Amino acid sequence: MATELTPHYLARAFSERFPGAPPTAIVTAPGRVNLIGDHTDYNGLPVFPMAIPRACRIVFRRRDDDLITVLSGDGPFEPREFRLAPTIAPFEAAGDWGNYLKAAAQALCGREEGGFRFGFDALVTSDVPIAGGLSSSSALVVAVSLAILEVNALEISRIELAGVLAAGERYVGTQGGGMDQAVCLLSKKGHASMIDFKPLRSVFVAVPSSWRFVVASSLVGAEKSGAQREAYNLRTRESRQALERVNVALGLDRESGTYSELLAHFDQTELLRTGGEVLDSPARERFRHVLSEADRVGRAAQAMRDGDLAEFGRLMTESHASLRYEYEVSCDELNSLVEIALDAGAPGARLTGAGFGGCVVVLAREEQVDTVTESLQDRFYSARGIDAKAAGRMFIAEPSQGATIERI
Ligand code: NG1
Repeated sequence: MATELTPHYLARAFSERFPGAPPTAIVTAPGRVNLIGDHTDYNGLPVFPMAIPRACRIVFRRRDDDLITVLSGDGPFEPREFRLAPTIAPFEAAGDWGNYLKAAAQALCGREEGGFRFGFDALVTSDVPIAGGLSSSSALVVAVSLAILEVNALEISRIELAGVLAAGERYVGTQGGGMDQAVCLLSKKGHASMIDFKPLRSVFVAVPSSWRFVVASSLVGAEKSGAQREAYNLRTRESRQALERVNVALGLDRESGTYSELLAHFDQTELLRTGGEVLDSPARERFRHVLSEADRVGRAAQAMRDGDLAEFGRLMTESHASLRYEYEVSCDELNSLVEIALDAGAPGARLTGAGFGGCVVVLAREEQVDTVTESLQDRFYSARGIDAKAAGRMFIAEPSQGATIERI
């Protein structure tokens, strides 16, 4: 942990900005890297992420009224202030960080009207790269929600909270699934999590000690709550419409049948054949991605349990191809990073998260890490004038603990 992120440092930074009583607690909420299973969560199908050692931290003290006052310890983020209420207006401009604070507060107040009497003064700082596909937004939402619960001396089970916040984060305008909030709240150090939805549940899989996951930024911002919001939401609509057409073709209920039900009743080959017959492009390709990606998640989790690095890597690379050609959420920079990593001998690489920019995740054996990262530096970052490790644009993501709260 960098010096500036120790509890002592954060408490001092808080007191410089908020005179008077000292802060009483710090919440640390990690970002995540998704190892496999992208654009499956909002279709009710599993994902396989892990929390990373980059996190959003919020240091705070209770107020006697219901005002939430939040200052940012990083960069050009204006202070934000609002009252706790089941409907929190006004909405800030699209992409504004204040919307994530409001999303968390509104989600909690909507669940338990009148239950939240106290707000807080808080300082937030985060080293999860913004717009990097590493879930900086959900880390903030989770951190704020745990702080609100703490000052009101209320508890909600982590599983339930993950669901409440997944719905709540849609306040910002993206129709996301529940992966990010769940992995942030439920992760265990040293493990990846196989997360399933409806009902939400998470199963830990130990990451073999010699496996390394390198995260490398494409340097293209994945502005999912800003510019890329429509592209993301369009994918959610396309995959739902594809499902509805296939449901009708198979004589199932158009509205209520889910992807999981389809997979429970028909085998994948049959579904892909039906999809191929009744869907037009691009619905056909979206449908193929969703089904094949869900299948890869199950096989990847098994490969990790078996310590089968080659198979896990192969599935990752297959996933990237599917996200690139079938789901069309990749970009040239992400594709270059994947190709360079594979050329350097990495067993697998893929974009991670929503795509449209952000990061890739590369699987490497411990002894391959230097070769892979040097190759990424030489062939991608040097041409762009960046020392990627020094700039924090490339790092090893150790499987980390979920959100914690520390009283000070
Ligand atoms: P990121 O990569 O953090 O933008 C988004 C969604 C996830 C999931 C992935 C794609 C939110 C908060 N996050 O993640 O639910 O759908 O895209 O797999 O909407």
